[in-house]
Amino acid sequence: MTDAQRTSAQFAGETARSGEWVRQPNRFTARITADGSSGWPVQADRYHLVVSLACPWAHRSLIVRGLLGLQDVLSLGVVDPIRDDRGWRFTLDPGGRDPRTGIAFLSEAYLAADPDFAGRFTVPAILDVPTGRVVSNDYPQITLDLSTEWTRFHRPGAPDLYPEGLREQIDEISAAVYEDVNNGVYRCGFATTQRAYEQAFRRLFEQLDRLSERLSRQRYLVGETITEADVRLFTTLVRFDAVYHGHFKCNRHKLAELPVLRDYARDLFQTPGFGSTVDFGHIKRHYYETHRQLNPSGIVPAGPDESGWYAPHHREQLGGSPFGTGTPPA
Ligand SMILES: N[C@@H](CCC(=O)N[C@@H](CS)C(=O)NCC(=O)O)C(=O)O
Repeated sequence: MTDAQRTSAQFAGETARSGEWVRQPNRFTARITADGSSGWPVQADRYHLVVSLACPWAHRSLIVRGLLGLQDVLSLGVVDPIRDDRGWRFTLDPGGRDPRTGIAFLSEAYLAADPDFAGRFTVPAILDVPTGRVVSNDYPQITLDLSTEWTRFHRPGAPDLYPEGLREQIDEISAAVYEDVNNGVYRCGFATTQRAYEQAFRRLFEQLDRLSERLSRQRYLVGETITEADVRLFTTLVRFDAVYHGHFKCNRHKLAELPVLRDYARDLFQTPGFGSTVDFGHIKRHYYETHRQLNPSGIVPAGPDESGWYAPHHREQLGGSPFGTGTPPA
């Protein structure tokens, strides 16, 4: 790969000939397991979760880590919201280095694991601190493993975000949400033909209409309490008006104009462990300053007004309770 090709791949992923944007597969898919059979045993103080507060995929792992109370055993690194052509940087930390691993760029951990890796250096990533290597950038598996493999370290009262009896339903709705919504907004934003954009746009809003219908009858996507499925939908919805509506041209409606989804997202935002993880500053700066192919001036919009996130949502009338028999995080 030439430098120019690498830079353009890092900016926008890969674009198929149809103009459709295609997400790269996750390359590092090792799992950290309770019994250590994968070679990566669950262990306190061994691993380091690296996120960007801007990134919806990383945001999932930040929320789940907090809901389960894993902060004391799994440390957190937060990268600068602005990526340059070397990728994610630890410029927010003293001396520009991640205090836990000493690296300046996330790419160092990827290349320590595979010196020939030529893909994008993505967040979230779990690093093995003793070796400085990336163990996993497999974001859907990372959160499921925090729920099912790290149970030994869950706080008392931690919610079961992936209950056995509901896994099939959670997987089914998550697949649709991923395809049309989580990744759908990117397929709108990074499409390079009108046709590919319009297809992604149509699928996105048709799915949002179906989700509105479902959520007009029930408080959460699956069952009576929050699950992994809600975490996954939330991280896209909370970014919708700030970045996807304008920057990615997902503008049939704003979230603020879709009352059911607006109130559902507001309800989650106000649930302990959700709103406190949202950083609109990082979100807006990342998208508008990093994707210069979409926003050459790099100007970051001043809006939208964020006060709506704190307004009443009245969703408790639908029954259910966020943590069921568990308790909210401190
Ligand atoms: N690992 C997935 C999803 C994670 C992901 O896309 N993270 C973005 C931030 S939202 C990232 O780290 N991008 C780095 C880059 O494109 O260079 C992928 O490769 O597409």
